[in-house]
Order: sequence, then structure tokens, then C-alpha cells
Amino acid sequence: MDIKFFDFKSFCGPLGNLTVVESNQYIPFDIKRVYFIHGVRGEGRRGFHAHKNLVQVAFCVTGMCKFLLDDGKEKKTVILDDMNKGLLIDKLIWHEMYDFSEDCVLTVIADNHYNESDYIRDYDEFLEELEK
Ligand code: T46
Repeated sequence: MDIKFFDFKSFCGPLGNLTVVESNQYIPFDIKRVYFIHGVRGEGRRGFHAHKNLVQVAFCVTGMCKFLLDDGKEKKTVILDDMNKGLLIDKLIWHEMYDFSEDCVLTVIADNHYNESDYIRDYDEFLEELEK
């Protein structure tokens, strides 16, 4: 499984830094939704699902967390700790997020609106979906 990161445009200067994420420029889709995961405490582990169609890009604007990505054949772990690099969470990739730092603000940009029927929350069902 290839892990893909998108490099965002960054303007750095003596007055600070500015980072840009723009539809179809630094990420390959129209942005329909942005959400933030923050205040995750202790051993909090989230995710445990794949999406049937949704494509997303994730990055931490502050702090760090880890992502486990699983395509049904191979599992890879990635650390997100750079707000200038967005991790692709493609459709049909089982993902789990863990080891959140206290200050972590995980930002996720999605190519569609929230739709619970797009979630596969059972791992066996995920493997069956891959066979289709
Ligand atoms: C994902 C990973 C990276 C909404 O009502 N609207 C939304 O846009 C989202 C994202 C969630 N919700 C509700 C659904 C649940 O009642 O918020 C609650 C928590 O969602 P969930 O348990 O799915 O959160 P995570 O952290 O396990 O997963 C989230 C996203 O849901 C998911 O799409 O890929 O982050």
C-alpha cells in the first residue's frame, strides 16, 4: 500500500507562517466538509472504520497523532505532526487514530458531506467489500 501525502503551500516570513489548502490545488478534490478532532484524552483511540466512497485528507494543525492505515492486505502506521503535509485517507482504507498528544487538533478535509451509510464499521464487512 502506498502512503500518499500532499504538500500544502506555505508562506514563511519574519511575521510568521501562512499555510494554504485549496480545492483541486494542493488536494485533488472539491472540499465539501472540514472537521476537527481535538481534546482526545489518555488512551483514546478513534476511527475503526473505512469509507465506501469518501476520500479525505488529514493533518494536525497542532500536536501530533498516529494513523493506522489498512487496505486489507497490509497495515501501515503514519505519524501526523506537520501541518504542511496532508495524509490521503482514500476510500476503502480501514483507519484508526491513536497516541494523540494533549494539544492535538486533527483536521480532516473531506470530498463529501457526512453520511453514516458510507461508513463500514465492521472489519469483516470491510474485507467483504474489498472482494466486490
Ligand atoms: C473519519 C475519521 C478520520 C457528524 O455528525 N458529522 C461529521 O461530519 C462527522 C465527521 C461526525 N459526526 C458524528 C458521528 C458520530 O456521532 O460525530 C460522532 C463521532 O464520529 P466518529 O465516531 O465517526 O468519529 P471518528 O473520530 O471515529 O471518525 C472521524 C470521522 O467520522 C471519519 O469519517 O474518517 O474521523
